[in-house]
Amino acid sequence: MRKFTTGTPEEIVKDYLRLQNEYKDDITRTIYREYGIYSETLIEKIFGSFTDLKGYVKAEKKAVDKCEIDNKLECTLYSYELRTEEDIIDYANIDTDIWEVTKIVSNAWGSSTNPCYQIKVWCSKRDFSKINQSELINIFKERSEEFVEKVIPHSPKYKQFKRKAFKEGCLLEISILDLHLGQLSWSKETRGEDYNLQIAQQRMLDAVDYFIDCNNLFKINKILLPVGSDFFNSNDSSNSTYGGTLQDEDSRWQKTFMVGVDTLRMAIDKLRKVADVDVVVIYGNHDFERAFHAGAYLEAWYRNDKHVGIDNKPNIRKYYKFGENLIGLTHGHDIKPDRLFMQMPVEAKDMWVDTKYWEWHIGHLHHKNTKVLNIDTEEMSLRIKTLPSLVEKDAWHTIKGYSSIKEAVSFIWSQTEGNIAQFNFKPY
Ligand SMILES: [Mn+2]
Repeated sequence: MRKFTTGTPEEIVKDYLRLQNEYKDDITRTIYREYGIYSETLIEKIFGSFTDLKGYVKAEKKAVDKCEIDNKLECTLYSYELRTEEDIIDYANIDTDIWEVTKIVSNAWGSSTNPCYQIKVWCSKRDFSKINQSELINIFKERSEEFVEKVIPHSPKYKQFKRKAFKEGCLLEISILDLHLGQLSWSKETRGEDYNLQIAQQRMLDAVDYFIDCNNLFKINKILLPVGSDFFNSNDSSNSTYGGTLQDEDSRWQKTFMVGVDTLRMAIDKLRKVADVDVVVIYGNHDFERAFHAGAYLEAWYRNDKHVGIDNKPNIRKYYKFGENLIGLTHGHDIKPDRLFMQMPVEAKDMWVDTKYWEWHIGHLHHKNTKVLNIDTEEMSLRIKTLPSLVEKDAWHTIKGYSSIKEAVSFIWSQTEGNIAQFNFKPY
């Protein structure tokens, strides 16, 4: 067969690949002499040798030869542009936590304008039994930094404001407690109003809008938003409270959780435009664990936002100081109110001595309970306020004959004069 004596490198490589495709095998010099269409003289003129042509073909495809035997790994990379140790580790996907490169050989062939590279590395498996403590700590540090770098960009970016604090600006505390989002009430059964996932969400967001409007009269420096405190009706997939009491639940647990955290996010997004928001997570008897999970979600969501702070610390009672005010927050299901009085000066004694207005704000009872406490029980200048709820009564409350006025409240705190105003929101 007459061979072509002229041709470009691309045409010769194409012919070589045609044969490789046809024979599904390594094309030897003998096979090429028999079936190839270009002369050997031309190949040697362009590529240097037949072996170099083979390397050129591999480089065209960025071929990797990888061979692992026992604790050794040999890897060769052919390409037009990849030529360093980092290149081969990256392209051949060598896990350097497992393999340690012990030897490298690289070479080039072809013309100076059209070079090809071959790089080969020999690796040994790392022996972790010989690793010392400081090396282990370094690996751990590197890994955690990599992890944090990967995670941080996933928190949303919020527009940051330039805010100047008002002189003598106030705190707005928004107490939408015991929302019981996820509870289902059937009006035909309860003789009350219907209540479900969507209604709960709407009531919370309407209340937030209402309180924002009310507070145009005041200069607000900060917003306190307690979250949890039976914000969710049930704790988990059993559709029951943390203590195991079965609930009338609207929809599946995954859905109620996601609608819940979306509602909180929407509320916080409205409030952060008014002033910086401090969210304090309170664990209720219905949502004891779920409130914590929601808090962790919000912490991640607002990681990059300096205007929203989340306190998801695992304490059952939390304290918030603003000017000369100290507000105690807890759900109230697990402690008798008379024991609550002394907790504040004991648990928060540093803040106690710096303040002169002290209040506990608790939920759980959904109404102003006069048997246990009055709405404004006061003892030694310390007040306990049991706050109302927006939730409708469910079947159990109907059977037991319980009922309450649907309400959410907000408080305005002056830095030096205590609670100076309160607003009540009613859903209808
Ligand atoms: Mn409760």
